[in-house]
Amino acid sequence: MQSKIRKIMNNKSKQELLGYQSHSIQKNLKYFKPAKTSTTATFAEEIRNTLQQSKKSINPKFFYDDTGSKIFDEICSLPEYYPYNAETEILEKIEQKLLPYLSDEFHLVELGSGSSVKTRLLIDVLFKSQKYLQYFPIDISDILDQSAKNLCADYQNLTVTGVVDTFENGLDFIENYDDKPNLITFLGSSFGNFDRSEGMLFLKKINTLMKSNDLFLIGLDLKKDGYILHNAYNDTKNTTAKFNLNVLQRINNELDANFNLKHFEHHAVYNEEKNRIEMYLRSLSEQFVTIQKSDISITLSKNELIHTENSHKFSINQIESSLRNSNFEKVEMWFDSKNYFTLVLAKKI
Ligand code: AVJ
Repeated sequence: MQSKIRKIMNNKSKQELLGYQSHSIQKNLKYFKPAKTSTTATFAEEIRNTLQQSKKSINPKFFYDDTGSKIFDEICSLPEYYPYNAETEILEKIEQKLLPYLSDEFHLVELGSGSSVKTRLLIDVLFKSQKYLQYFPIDISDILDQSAKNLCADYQNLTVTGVVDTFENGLDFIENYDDKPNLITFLGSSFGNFDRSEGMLFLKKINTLMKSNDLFLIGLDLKKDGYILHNAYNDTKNTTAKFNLNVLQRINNELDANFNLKHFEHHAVYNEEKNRIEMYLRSLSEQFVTIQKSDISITLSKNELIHTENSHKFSINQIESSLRNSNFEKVEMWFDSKNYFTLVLAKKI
């Protein structure tokens, strides 16, 4: 570290310099969060930009307020939503496969931890080779608070240091924390939300922040029959529809807007050419909406679509070349029994 930065850091912690507030919950649990005012301002500004484009959109990272995170957990309990089931199947069998790559001093860093359910399977594996474990969940949603408390109650030798922020900011935060190796996980195929260039930048960013002995474990959804994909995003209980519409409710709550959720409909289609599920909210009538904190009013025509998510599905070739192009060496690739999903273990070249 440069001495100039070190001097400033003697007075203020790196976390404070990055604009975080530290919240100590109990002895083995603390988390860092940007000041509330700054997150609302960023949200208002991003919504102003993306809803004023000729093709309107809302970034999928905004799905995850408290309600959205809970609805996402409901999605994961649907039989149609195979990504959750397939990935869990792989994780349940991973212990003997992962242990040879671990030592007695790994930290666990999880990007997009959500309610940390699947994390428990990995924590169990890590505790097979070490007595104490530090876990750094990075999640945009406040749900981190409750899930981390539950984890600490269940694991005595676990220390949790959460970062409530975007993946990118969270990674900056963890960079150079100490000299111990990290197992960095990015589960659930959240990577599928990125388009190609964003995804490559993200992988490169992770790669440059990694130490030579760090490991990266990423879950990716594989290409498959269109009808399986269609059903996974058009479930019979309409939970995915509720999840999609909730982002409008969140904008109403946090940005003083007046979206009428009854005037929108969930629309999810598989785009074969681009190998991705595309999710939209369709306006059922011509309507006028005001978003006070974004300082805008927008008009939606009947049948106009607001794009809310892309969920890319990958081929093994694509995965291998993306990893290579971002300076990763593939160590292992594991699959579920239906070959719907893969977990890839990689390290820095
Ligand atoms: C959390 C981004 C992986 O794309 O499948 C689930 C989100 N959207 N159902 C996905 C989601 C609709 C999910 N990811």
